[in-house]
Amino acid sequence: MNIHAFYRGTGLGGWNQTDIKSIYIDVRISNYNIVFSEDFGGNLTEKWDIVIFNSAGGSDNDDPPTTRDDYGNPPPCFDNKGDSWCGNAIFSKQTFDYSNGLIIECDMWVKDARYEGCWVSPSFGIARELPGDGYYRDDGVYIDNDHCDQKCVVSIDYVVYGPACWMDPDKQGHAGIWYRIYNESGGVESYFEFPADEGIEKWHTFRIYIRPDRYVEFYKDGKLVYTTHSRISMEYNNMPLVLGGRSCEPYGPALHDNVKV
Ligand SMILES: [Ca+2]
Ligand SMILES: [Ca+2]
Repeated sequence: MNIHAFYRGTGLGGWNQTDIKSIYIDVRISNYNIVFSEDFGGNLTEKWDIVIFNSAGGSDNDDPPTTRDDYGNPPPCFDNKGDSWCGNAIFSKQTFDYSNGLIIECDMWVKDARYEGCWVSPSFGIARELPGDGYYRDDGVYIDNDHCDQKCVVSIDYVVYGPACWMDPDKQGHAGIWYRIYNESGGVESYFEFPADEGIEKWHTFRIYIRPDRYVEFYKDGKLVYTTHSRISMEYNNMPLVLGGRSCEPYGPALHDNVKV
């Protein structure tokens, strides 16, 4: 809040500090304060729990999700390290109330894996399911034996479909971006931006705006991409943020940076 006082008197140039003639109050209170931010410059475990998904078995000894100094907007950034054998994720220790609206921002970057490989897909959103049964490995990473990928109530998934993406033959050779909510009817409403080939290997800022009326707006680089026709389910309010997906080497990486809520 700024208070401005204007005065005009009889002094030099007509200005005089003692004769206040008018006063106005300029109120600019944003409805949304930043309650969480992460630039990946610090220790990952400060704000996040690190999870390796292992429902298919065989990921027990995988490299954990990590920060990396060679990429970023600016460096360092986050690499989920998920591979062809299940994804990985980090869950925020903080949980988020979206009953009165919430804005989530995250930058994402994907390697051009259109012509080789697969499993290059960063994702972010609010979790619909927490890690399931599993155990903590010696390095503090949680091995989740119930999931192979994160489940979200709202999310944006940036996917590059290479020739090894056998489940999606019609999309191979292109990138696409999924914008999804789990709605109050218990279904999924999604919008698929396809092809999304132009922005590959560039940082993009994505924004999820859960409006107070519970319809959701999705933005990419400041432009509105999609507004949902159904309302987000309230059953998953006060859940953590989740960043994850696949970042399969040698085809990746798939990266995240600059998370803001
Ligand atoms: Ca950074
Ligand atoms: Ca794995």
